[in-house]
Amino acid sequence: MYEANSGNGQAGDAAVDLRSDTVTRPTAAMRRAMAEAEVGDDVYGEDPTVNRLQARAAEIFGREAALFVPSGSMGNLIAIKTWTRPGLEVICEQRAHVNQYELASMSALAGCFPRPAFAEDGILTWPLVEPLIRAKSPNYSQTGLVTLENTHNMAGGTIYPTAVAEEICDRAHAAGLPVHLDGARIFNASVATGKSVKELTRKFDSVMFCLSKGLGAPVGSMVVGSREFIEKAYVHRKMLGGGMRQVGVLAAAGLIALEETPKTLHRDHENAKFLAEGLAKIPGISIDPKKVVTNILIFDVRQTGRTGAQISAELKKRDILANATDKFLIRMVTHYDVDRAKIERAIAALSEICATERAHA
Ligand code: TLP
Repeated sequence: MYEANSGNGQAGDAAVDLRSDTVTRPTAAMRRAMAEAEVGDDVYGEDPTVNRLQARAAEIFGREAALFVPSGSMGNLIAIKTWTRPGLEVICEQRAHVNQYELASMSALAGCFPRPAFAEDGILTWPLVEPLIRAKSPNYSQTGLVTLENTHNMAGGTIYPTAVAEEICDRAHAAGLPVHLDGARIFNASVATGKSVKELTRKFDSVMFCLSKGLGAPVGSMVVGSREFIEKAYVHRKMLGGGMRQVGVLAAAGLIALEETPKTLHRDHENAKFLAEGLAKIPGISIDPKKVVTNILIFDVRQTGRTGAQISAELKKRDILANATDKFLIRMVTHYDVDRAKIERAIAALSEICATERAHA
């Protein structure tokens, strides 16, 4: 059956699904590898395919160890729990996934308090981070961790200049603080900058990255770090109910995602740029295509006279799926199940919707 899935992409699918790169479905090669995967009980550390994936992820990131986790959210939470204790604060960007989209799990399940700063384009700098670090005092909760997000999802897939991220790491370390990277899409940053993920992340104490977004695996993320950190992270994964058993069936797809998909991510970036350039020409839509450097674009529809939700509903009638992320903002995410022809359909649909709006004005 899975042969019907012609490589990357699902031939024949009518919808243009730009809601997220999480919607990517496993390729034929992934499905074959899943069917044939050697498995064992991973809670005993006996799943050979998981062990291979973990060893390979650690190698690619130049780290001692890695841990396969069910989701990016759990990976971030495990890192936060491992680095902190209840009552500590976690410095992050205002729109960071750990702050806005993880259901306050850092508070509910790790007992920590987010201490966010807003940064233009989502890129924190040391001058923004430093004032958030609590002075040693019995009257304040203390800072436990700094987290950065690269690429920054809700700022439109923006990338940290390596020097800026490294300065934060160096100075946070000097202040005695560990730094975690939510690198859900770090491979997109790597492809866009031409720097390896190892180079981009070398100063971070831990990194979470997702196999299940643009890389295309059906499930799973990885946390990488020192052996000592990963041993503690393993215990927290179990505590959170993330100990999985014959999970080599998923790791097999993850291995293909890790080895093969980074080579094709540049196409998603080219499509995102093309899409942004097309949208920028539509009266009523505001977006700066120069700022679209990876696979995520967020545009403003205020001047159309409609809200993001209304435009999204109109798009849906035309089989184009995209979510509003704010009253007047819509996010579109490119990935391997959306080719150039589908991008052209999305541009044409938005042009038509906005033209209809103007005709009614
Ligand atoms: N992001 C999802 C939504 O939750 C918003 C998406 O569609 O983009 N870090 C970052 C930067 C993410 O964008 C996401 C998912 C996660 C962590 C969490 O990953 P999962 O969905 O595997 O828990």
